[in-house]
Amino acid sequence: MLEALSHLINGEKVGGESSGQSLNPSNLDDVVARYPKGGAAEVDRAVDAARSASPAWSEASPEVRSDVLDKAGSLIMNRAKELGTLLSREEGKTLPEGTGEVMRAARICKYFAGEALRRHGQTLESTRPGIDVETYREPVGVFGLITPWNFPIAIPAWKSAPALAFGNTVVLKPATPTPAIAHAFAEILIEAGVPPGVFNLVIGEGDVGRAIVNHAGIDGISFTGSQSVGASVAEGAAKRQARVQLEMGGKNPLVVLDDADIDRAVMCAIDGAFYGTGQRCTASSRIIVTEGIHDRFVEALAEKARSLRVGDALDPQTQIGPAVSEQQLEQNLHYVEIARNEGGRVLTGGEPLTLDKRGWYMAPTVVADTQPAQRINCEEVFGPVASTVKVRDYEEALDIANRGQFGLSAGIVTGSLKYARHFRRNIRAGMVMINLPTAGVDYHVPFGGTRKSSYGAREQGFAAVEFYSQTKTAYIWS
Ligand code: UN1
Repeated sequence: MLEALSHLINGEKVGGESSGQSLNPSNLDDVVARYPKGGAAEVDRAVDAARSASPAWSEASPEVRSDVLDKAGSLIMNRAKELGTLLSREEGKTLPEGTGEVMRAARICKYFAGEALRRHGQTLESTRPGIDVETYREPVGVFGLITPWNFPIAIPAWKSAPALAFGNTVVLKPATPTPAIAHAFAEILIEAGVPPGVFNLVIGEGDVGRAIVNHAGIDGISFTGSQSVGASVAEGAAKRQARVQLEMGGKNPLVVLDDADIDRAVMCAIDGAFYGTGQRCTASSRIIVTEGIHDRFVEALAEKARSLRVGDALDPQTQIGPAVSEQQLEQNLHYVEIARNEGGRVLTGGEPLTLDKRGWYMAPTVVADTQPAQRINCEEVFGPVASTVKVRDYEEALDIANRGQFGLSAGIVTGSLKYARHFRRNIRAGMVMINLPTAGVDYHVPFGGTRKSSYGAREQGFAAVEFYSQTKTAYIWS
């Protein structure tokens, strides 16, 4: 089925010439959606609508906001299979992954339905007699949300739901390869009772993002995407003192120690490196292995990687879907070439795959014998490509794991409580996983990284209130 999309501004569909299309990366003959490419004019209209809707929404009872988000969560859950299919068809992750992500988006809406009702203020004694002090949290205003294609419903949900829960209004720009699933999410919010103008969707390319970043009517921007775009978002926001939050890439290390349960270590590496076709900012792309287990582990990893079935995201047999786009596939292959030229040994994969359907398929790739400073260990690939590095011991593993510009997620596989505890405390990352893949996070706890992975307040769970509301401190004397 071909979806005909429109912008959603002030509760209405706003069309335009359908000049863009999203394709099914598992089957390039299948056009998923056609959409109008928006620009500064649509962003202007959306921001006007969001500003006009802001006072009433910010003053609405938290119960009203809670009910809307709870209903949106239920609507998403009821349609999980259909929405999961659309997501997998448009993005290329497998059907269980697509449906799982849809359920995650539903749970996020329900979590923030609860957050809307929670108390986020404090009453304190003043240091001066006869005075009371209290803090409470107010909405910020209008948020511009710029979201990526790799979690095309969960990330829109985890930015929009807290924005709405805490009384803000929203202009969302979804990623160009995946507008249909974002559009479905926007329609559900409106069906759930979000008033006109409170949530607006503008579809398009970089023009829309730039218009959002530079718009004087937008009070805060949350962005997930690449580091280079992130840097320009931060610059644009800083110029006009808008609040800004960025989630950018990772080069997440997974350390495997000699005392690891080898099956567990292989499972963590396979899941972390290849599920979601490696298209996760939390992917385990650098696998650092101590020498006692190195050869056995690397061999077992390559064997398991070789056995993974790559195919159409909608085929129940498929374990690894295609890359999202030609550009992404080329980037993946380019990095394999770089790793080869730097002396890496490609144990499996490294090639595009030709299957019966035309799609952006690639075999899961393991590159062994790489060195920490090589590009394959420093730059984010964003595909099903894992490199391994051999080290002497835990100390060297930790040192290498802590190198580089990123610090999003990090993992260790070990039977030793001593090393697990030391790693948890000394790894420079926002999230640390013990005997777990670096990817795959809960929705009710903070998400984010250190150094060049993240900028600004943490996202998600109980941390989201920081970014999506502002503190007022009141002093009362009577
Ligand atoms: C996960 O690992 O479950 O863009 C989520 C990303 C992250 C989300 C990862 N913001 O890949």
